[in-house]
Amino acid sequence: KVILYRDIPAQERQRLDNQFDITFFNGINEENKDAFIAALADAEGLIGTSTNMSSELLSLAPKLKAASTISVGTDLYDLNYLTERSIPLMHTPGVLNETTADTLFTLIMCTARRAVELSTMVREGRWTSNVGEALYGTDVHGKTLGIIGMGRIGYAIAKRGHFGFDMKIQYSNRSRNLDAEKDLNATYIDIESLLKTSDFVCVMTPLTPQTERLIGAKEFAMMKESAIFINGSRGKVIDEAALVEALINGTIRAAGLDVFEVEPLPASSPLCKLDNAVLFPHIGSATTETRLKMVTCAVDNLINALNGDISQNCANKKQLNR
Ligand code: 8YV
Repeated sequence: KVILYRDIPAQERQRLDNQFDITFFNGINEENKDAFIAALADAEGLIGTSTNMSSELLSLAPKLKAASTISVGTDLYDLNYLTERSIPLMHTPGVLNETTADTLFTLIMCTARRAVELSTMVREGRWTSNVGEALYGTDVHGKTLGIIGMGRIGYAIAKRGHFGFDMKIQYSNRSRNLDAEKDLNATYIDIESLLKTSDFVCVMTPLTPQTERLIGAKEFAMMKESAIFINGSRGKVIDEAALVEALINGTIRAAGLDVFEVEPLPASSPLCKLDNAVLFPHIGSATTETRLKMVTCAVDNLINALNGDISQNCANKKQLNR
């Protein structure tokens, strides 16, 4: 028995139906949570995303043998709890790198050139004269791009900056990324130096106990007043209230965000009132092509894991000693 808790394309749903006895939920909410909890009692597999799978919830699935998240991020699952129960968590690394990097570079361009603010001005009939200095954006080409988290997606973002925009790439990471240094002439520096010297600061780390609230008031204060901050990781990697203050007080120039502490971002958020904040609704990987690749990967992962093969795409393989 497998629970599918996110709607997926019919062709991939058929593949699951061919293999397993599927109980389907189109997202988990207050209306169906009791039914979901009841289904957990017999579930041997879980596949979906966008639902927080706490240890409390997972403990209600005594027969669980494998979980497959349709995402590269694994922070919605209590990975330590799954590992304690020797349950593999499968995820979808690799297939979304280029699309997510496209999204982050879209954020860089939109934020630097004030594209959303100025497009709104046109739509609202406020374009009454040539755009003057008060509405100028800032150049991207030739600037310094600092990437915090030079993993596969960080590398793809740096690739766009290096080859597409002649940007100087510097990065801070848990370990050296020699490919980025060789291919993109990237420089490995400490995070404080990166914050102080980058024109664009782009965060692409996973959300872990070490990265939670990594960027707060102190870090924003280290950045150039002309700096543009980009977050494509997880909302909780930054102190969102501190970012709002930094944007209002001119500590930094602007921010482009694809992720937020609370998602969906409430319209009451002060971020929604700031022209120097470009806000995307967590669309990093949200293209037809890439989401199909992610679902296909996640379905393959679950089938393999329930057949005992966790050789590919297992987030806790090392911890499971398999
Ligand atoms: C997911 C993401 O699509 O992969 C991730 O970790 O954040 C996005 O690509 C999103 O979580 C919804 O599935």
